[in-house]
Amino acid sequence: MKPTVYIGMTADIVHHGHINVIEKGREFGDVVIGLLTDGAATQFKQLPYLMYEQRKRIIENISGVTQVVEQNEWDYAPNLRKYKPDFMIHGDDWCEGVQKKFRDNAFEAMAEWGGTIIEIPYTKGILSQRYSQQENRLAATPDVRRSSLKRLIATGKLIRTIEVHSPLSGCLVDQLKIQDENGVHQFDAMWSSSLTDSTVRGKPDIEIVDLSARISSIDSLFDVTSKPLIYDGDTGGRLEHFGYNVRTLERLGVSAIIIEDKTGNKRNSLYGTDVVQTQEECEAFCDKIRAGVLARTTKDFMIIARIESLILEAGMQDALERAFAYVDAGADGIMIHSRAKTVGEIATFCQKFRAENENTPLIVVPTSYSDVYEKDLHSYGVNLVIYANHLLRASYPAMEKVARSILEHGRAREADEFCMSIKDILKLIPGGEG
Ligand code: SPV
Ligand code: MG
Repeated sequence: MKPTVYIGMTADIVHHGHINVIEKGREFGDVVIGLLTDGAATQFKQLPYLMYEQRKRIIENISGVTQVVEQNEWDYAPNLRKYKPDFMIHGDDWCEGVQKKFRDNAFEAMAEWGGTIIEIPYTKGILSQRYSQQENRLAATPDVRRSSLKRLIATGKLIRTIEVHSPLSGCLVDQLKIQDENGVHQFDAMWSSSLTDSTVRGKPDIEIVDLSARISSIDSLFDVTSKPLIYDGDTGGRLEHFGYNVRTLERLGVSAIIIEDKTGNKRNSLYGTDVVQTQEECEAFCDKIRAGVLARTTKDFMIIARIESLILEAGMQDALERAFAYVDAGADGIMIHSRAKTVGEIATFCQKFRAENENTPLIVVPTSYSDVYEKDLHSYGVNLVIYANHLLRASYPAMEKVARSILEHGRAREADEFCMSIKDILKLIPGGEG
């Protein structure tokens, strides 16, 4: 039997670097490619542009590749132990930094059965940054962007979403990454909040900013970002209009709409029972969900039902009954909202819901119970967390401080220290220099 050679890769945009490593592998035996799943790849990179099955077909058709197997983690060691290859090939770019840990794990595993790791010089001349910019542009087409939310949820990780209220805040969320030994941490998706979309316009959050205005903002946002967007659809509006609105958002490349089970003059949920707010009848809301499901043209677009029972003090039982009814009506996810100071009632809801429904995505918005850690939410069965208003809440006090300082001093000098430099703001959006 020929020896086996294990090579791990994501293979999204395939280039000569991939071929170099496969050619090398062929010299030693039958090449088995450990193809990183979406979940594995996103530990350090962005969601691949191509779906797993598409990447698999491409790699299977490269000569010398005898088998493609799923690699479910960034770490090679679990798959190495499973397949026990005679050789493993890797570029020498993993000798330093955070990747070194994975090199050590691979050496430790291969030593267990006397396998050999061959390190080859990382192929020079590939500007991986350029490739990732290229991938970003590809990911910004409506079809790819729309479907990416469902793909992210399917990885089983907790999907981290944050409010954006302008293209600039979108750019920040698109680009911000921090890295530690566990991987790269970034926001996975953006939230178009009715609260912040109204507030930036100086209007109250009462469904007064119409769809055309909000769509025009999304259009500008989509011009300069690539991450998926979840749209806060308030009550969804009139039943007769809802299907049309779903199709408009879907066509733009929005990934999901969340509609809340309220009726009449919609007020922001965080007012709770301090203002008059009316919950929609369960069956009437199910009709709205059905209308949306019927109207959409792709399964990628998600219709998510938001339950206000805890906000309006209608009780846990009511929240759960509604959740199951909304799922039966076709909702692709349940957002359970709370204005409690601690996560208790959300944890209870999620655990009770999960006892009867393992798979429907659960979404939460920890604004009032901000103490909770993401890992705890994940352990209750939550799939997606939305930080619903933080960037706008951060920016207003920052602007106010500077404006006050100018008024107080009759000049701008004292405000300079609170502002980014002109050099930095010019650098922020490249392309204006030439
Ligand atoms: C929003 O962001 O507009 C929301 C979430 O609907 S909340 O403000 O908490 O109601
Ligand atoms: Mg809202």
